[in-house]
Amino acid sequence: MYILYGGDFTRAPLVQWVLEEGGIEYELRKIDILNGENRSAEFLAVNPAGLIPVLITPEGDVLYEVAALMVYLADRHRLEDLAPSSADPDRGLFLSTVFHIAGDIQPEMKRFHFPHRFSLRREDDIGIQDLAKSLVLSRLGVMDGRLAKRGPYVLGSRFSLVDFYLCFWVAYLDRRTVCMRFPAIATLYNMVRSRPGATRYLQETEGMADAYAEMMNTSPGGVIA
Ligand SMILES: N[C@@H](CCC(=O)N[C@@H](CS)C(=O)NCC(=O)O)C(=O)O
Repeated sequence: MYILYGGDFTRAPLVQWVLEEGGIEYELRKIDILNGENRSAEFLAVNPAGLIPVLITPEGDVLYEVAALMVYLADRHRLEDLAPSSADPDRGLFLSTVFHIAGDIQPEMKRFHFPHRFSLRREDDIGIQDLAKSLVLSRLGVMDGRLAKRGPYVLGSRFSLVDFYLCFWVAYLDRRTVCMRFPAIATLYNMVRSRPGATRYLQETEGMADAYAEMMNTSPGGVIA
């Protein structure tokens, strides 16, 4: 059985959603990042980087990096409705978009949520957060153009996990602004959000995003150190 270390205000629901979609048996171990449980000796023994999610495979391998975990599970369990197989021509665009989100969008989301870690002076935090948001928006603008030409999903008429991956970060950034500004992303977001397996996750993410934004207002020095 798999073990997933996840919890509120983390990206672990992305992995949990793949596990659920695939009907794969797993145990969820919740880590409270707001209270620094990810820096406890117990969790650092699992992931010395103190980051979530972590997936332990049935063989006992300890795996990190959310994008890798999603693709690994889909490949290993042959969930071709979530990820085109390696010989499928759609695999190229699929991987290219997964890597783009992992490499170019997620790091900006880190700056967006933890601006205090990237600034020497508290008064710069707001600017760092605004810049991170505008960089993500410009990347989403490119994505929107692509979806408008060849949508409604990233792979055209075919849904895959990358659509859920993208919508998850849209929900965490500011779904209202994104959907107002980018019509093709708005269409995608509504389609993905209405999928039976995805609704709960995106609703929860929207709630987490709103709650985190509220906490940022009341903790200008950083919600999590
Ligand atoms: N590159 C890693 C980053 C993981 C990551 O930053 N996770 C966040 C939760 S979404 C975390 O553990 N944050 C705690 C911290 O940064 O202190 C991935 O994509 O899985």
